[in-house]
Amino acid sequence: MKLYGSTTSPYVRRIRLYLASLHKTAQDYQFVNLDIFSKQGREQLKKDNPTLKVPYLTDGNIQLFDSRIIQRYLAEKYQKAPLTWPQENILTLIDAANDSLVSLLLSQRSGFNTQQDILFFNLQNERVTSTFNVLEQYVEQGVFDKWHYLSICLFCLLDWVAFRQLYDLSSYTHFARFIEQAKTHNMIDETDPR
Ligand SMILES: N[C@@H](CCC(=O)N[C@@H](CS)C(=O)NCC(=O)O)C(=O)O
Repeated sequence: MKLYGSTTSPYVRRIRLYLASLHKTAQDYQFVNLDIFSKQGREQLKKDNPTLKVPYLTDGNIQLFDSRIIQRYLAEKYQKAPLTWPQENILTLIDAANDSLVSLLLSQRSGFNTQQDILFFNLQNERVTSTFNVLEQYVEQGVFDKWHYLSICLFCLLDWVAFRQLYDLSSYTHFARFIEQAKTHNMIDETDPR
């Protein structure tokens, strides 16, 4: 089994941490580190994955293109329960914020000021705030107290936001507590994007 992705992507990191939570190591799968913006990395990406995104995973003849599908595949392969519908909904909130923040980062890298009062940026910023507010409440209610896939995804998102300085998290006190607790888990340092 091979997992392709960059070391900075929160979507890739969540799969690496999920595999670690299932006690899977370098003996069970190979992590292929791709710089998707380098010439060589882009060529590999174009050859393997038409979405031109990471992560993607290969296992024998099976090719999987999206973290959501990869997690579902791994859960089934290693006989873990699939996400429930309410858990799927929470994952959608995390992904909505993550996708908007990826769009904002790529806009910044394209030379835009993403704080401008422009429809596209306003929609992304609004979505991040609205999803973060609900996720903060879920943290307060204890939904993320255990280290399961959703906690892994939320941690990867929040730690990446801090690393890229994409959003001011200082008013989210429950997120701060959650991040500190999450840092005690296996493979956190080894997958740190910094
Ligand atoms: N829905 C995808 C999102 C993956 C994604 O957005 N990956 C980013 C890296 S964090 C990427 O490859 N971006 C390249 C691009 O947008 O061109 C998943 O869950 O795997």
